[in-house]
Amino acid sequence: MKLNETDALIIVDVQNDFCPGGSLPVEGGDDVATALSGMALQFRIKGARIFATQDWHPENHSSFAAQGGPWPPHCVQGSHGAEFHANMRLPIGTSIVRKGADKAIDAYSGILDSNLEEQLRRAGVQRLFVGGLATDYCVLNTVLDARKLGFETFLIQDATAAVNVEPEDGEKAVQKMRDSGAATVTAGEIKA
Ligand code: VGL
Ligand code: ZN
Repeated sequence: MKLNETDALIIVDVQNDFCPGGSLPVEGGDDVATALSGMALQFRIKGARIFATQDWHPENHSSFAAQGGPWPPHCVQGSHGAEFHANMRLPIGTSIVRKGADKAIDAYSGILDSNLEEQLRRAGVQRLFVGGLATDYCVLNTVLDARKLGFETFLIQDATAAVNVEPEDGEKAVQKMRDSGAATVTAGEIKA
């Protein structure tokens, strides 16, 4: 499929803490970073928009175990773990979208806890292509929100990887995204 300038790439949470060596590692996270770097270049060549979300928590975030949440501390604002993975090359013009900064809210979606919707509308974006980490949390919720907002949405299936707290979580998430009306594509199918 060919890209055009009303397309946008949303790179979800490709941060050190979600990659091998991080505090909440997703297997294959660094390969996702590499795949999305190539993809981002295609969008850049085409003059399409690129957004990169960042999980961006205060130290005492409610999703951390010490506060009774489900996760180890991760993506603490300003920490190495919160930085984009070194394999992740973001072209000039990429918009950074931070979410999860409110202590009380676990914002899995890159859209609801940010001004991303406003940015997408203002840029006249029609189709969204989504990849990143993790399939079963932030990618899932970002895609579901995109569908609720009416965007034609594509999950780049080989540019995402799952936490898999339960072994099937990633596959179930993909099914939920399909059920919401999102289509799945592979990175190789997308051309500038
Ligand atoms: C995420 C768990 C906790 C994600 C963020 O980016 O998928 N998962 N915070
Ligand atoms: Zn988080």
